[in-house]
Amino acid sequence: NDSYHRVHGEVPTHAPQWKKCNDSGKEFTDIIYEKAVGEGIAKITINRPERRNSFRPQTVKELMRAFNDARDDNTIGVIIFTGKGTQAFCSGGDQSFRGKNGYADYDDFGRLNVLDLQVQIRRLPKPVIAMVAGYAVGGGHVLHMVCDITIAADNAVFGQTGPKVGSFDAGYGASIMDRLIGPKRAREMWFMCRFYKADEAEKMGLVNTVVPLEKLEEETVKWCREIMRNSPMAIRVLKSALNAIDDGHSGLQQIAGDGTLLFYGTEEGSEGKNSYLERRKPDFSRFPRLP
Ligand code: S0N
Repeated sequence: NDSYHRVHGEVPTHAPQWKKCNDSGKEFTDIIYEKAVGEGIAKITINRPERRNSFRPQTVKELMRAFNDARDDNTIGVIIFTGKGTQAFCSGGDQSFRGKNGYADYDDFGRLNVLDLQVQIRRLPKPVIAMVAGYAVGGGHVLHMVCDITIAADNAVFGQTGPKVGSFDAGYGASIMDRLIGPKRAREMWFMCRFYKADEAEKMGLVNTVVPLEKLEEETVKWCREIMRNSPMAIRVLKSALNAIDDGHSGLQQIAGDGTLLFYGTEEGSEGKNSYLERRKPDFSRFPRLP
């Protein structure tokens, strides 16, 4: 570690300068979207602290737009996902918006669009770090689980509530949990709906580290800066590789897409395209058939 730091230098711990972003001129109502000036870090915050940062369909729509922007912005290398205030990361779906066929807002049309958000985070080719203070429960617990890394404050509380409030997430909410904490613990967590404190969650493998609440953002930014020192392509391929088996065909598609992306940048890949555009036969003879 010492020699690493001699070569690379200590990771700076100063607070970043956050700049607010909007959605192509439109202000967000349910979230805050920021980028740290000159750092390659984006921060997406659910901004409904009075409802313990529970999400309604509008919240999820805004989150998806912000995650999409962070994905498309090639200066951004890592994304922090968090909740406003110290009482909750997210308390799941806003129960007052739950209707007969899902969560409905202005248009009275039920949906579970948080499932699309889960997939988006999982497939986003940049690390997403959940920064958790307070409750991460119900669908909010699933959201931290689909993130790549979770940094928890010492006041964080984790749990599922579905079987208590008449719902369940039998998708990623079940399968990713089983992967993270193992089949017995996953059954315990879902069947009993107990809440777990940060130190227990760390022991269970639900979170990467626990820090004092007042150090939460400093530590999370430090992890982001450490990731930002490393190769973006290596991290991109590793994220898809780490998800590939569990995500089946879509996992293969993601990692295969990374392969294609890399191939496009080679002379061999360009020879195929150029020969087509130049209306000649491709000449692949100069490219080695590697062992
Ligand atoms: C988080 C808890 C433990 C916090 O307790 P605390 O600190 O005592 O605060 P409260 O006084 O309870 O809350 C403050 C105010 O916030 C409101 N509020 C909190 N959470 C919600 C919520 N989820 N929906 C609506 N309102 C909420 C309180 O009502 C209170 O308001 P006022 O001040 O006006 O009284 C505690 O709040 C708690 O237990 N919350 C509920 C947790 C919960 O059960 N969440 C829903 C679980 N279900 C989902 O998330 C489902 C969504 C989903 O992701 C999904 C995905 C795939 C497939 C299926 C589903 C599905 O299950 O539908």
